[in-house]
Amino acid sequence: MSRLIVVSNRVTPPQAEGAGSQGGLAMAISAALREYSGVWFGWSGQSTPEFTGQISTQSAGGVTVATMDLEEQDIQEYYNGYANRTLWPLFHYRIDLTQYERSYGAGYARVNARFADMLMPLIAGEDLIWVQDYHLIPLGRDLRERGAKNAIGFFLHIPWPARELLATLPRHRQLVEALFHYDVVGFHTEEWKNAFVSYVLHEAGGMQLSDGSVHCFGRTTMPRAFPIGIDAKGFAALKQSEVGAESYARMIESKAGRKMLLGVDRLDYSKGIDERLLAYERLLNESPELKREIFMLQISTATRTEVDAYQDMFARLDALCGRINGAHAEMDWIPVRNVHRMHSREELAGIYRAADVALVTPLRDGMNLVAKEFVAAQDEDDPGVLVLSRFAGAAQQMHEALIVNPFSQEDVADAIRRALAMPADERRKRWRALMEGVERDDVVAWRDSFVGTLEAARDKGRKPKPPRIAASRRDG
Ligand code: ADQ
Repeated sequence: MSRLIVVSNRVTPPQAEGAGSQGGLAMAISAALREYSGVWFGWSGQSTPEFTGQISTQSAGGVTVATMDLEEQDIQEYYNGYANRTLWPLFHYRIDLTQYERSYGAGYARVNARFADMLMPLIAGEDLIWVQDYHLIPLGRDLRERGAKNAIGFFLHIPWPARELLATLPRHRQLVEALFHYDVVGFHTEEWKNAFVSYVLHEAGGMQLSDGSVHCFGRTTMPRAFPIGIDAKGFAALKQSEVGAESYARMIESKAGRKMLLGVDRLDYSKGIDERLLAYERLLNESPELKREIFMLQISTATRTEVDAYQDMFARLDALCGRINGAHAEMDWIPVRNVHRMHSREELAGIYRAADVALVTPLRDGMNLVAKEFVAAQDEDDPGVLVLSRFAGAAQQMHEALIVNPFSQEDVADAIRRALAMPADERRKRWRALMEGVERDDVVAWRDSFVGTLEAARDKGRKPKPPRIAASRRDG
């Protein structure tokens, strides 16, 4: 078996699991690398006064973790700048929040080149290289320029934007061109993949071949959807752990017979937390008979605190929760519990299990793993109901959820009413279908289908020739 080298912006060593400190991507990578003797390379998350070019390595559970520190200027321009002030908002359809600064672009290019310089000596002939996410789009090209002949794949964990939006990014063509240095380019859903192909065909003048690959900028790559999953069995087992059972028991006691609506998110404008609370406020106003029968637990944890668009989010969230509680609370009941702290994986599993309705209502989300974790943590006999935004990638797989438009307070409030009133038979039926999908399309299936496709690209020995016939150059 070839070695798998996974490269991502941040690296969270597998033994840190359980500390509850990992985001969606890190969760998936550490689960994907388990059982695979691979290398995980990336930024340590630490800054250094001057870039030293030193790598620290450690081994954890069969995985070699290799990290480097970055200079403060790198962190500001590459991470807080181009990645999180430019690409993240743009790819989540928030051009109003997108900042275009030349220095960010320069920092992005510089740090990607640093990644390539540091990674090259770690690469052996047959290694498969799997680059993760929007921070590292140019890395494949930078590695090729340094002579890497390996199969290199790229996976995007966030949505790919409509081409009209992407065209607002200065030097958007260079960004897309860089993707053509990968053998495989993965997305969570067909929708994001199609948006990429649409750009290639209609904006960049490329063409699509009969095997689905796309040819443009003199190169060919294979775009494909690989929906990410969770470690479903592992997550389901967490709720039975001592801590999981304890947190479940604590939640059941504190529910005092009421039904619990649950939101769990990194505090990010893409997650639709404000919109969700407004929908809940509307529900309380429209259906006062539900008061005292229900409450909402919203767990939102800090993220990217150095980026301005995130800085007033806690203040806004607290003000909104305060307003709802001020208007509706009674001496022995409050409608919203607003929690900012991180929870361990086990605690979280117990909380999900105790919830009657999960509100996963992002305005735009590559996939959303919270939806899948909630399903995995339910009890077969008495499962909760998932209310899911149609704009989360997860909605393209999880059809048995109550699918909502998160921009419509009426729609979300209606879905909550429906979820609360749903008969146990229907809840069980929907949950069984959802759980089947969560177990089948788990993180191992995601890894295996991506790595399998990358291996097939390598085994082809050479890139497909430019086509004699363009199979589907679309009009427009
Ligand atoms: P994220 O935007 O981080 O991931 P998501 O997929 O929901 O979003 O994953 C969040 C993870 O953090 C989940 O595993 C969740 O359990 C955990 N988490 C959140 N709040 C927590 C808390 N208070 N305590 C402990 N854990 C908490 C990005 C993309 C997503 C995509 C993933 C994976 O934005 O669309 O699904 O990558 O590809």
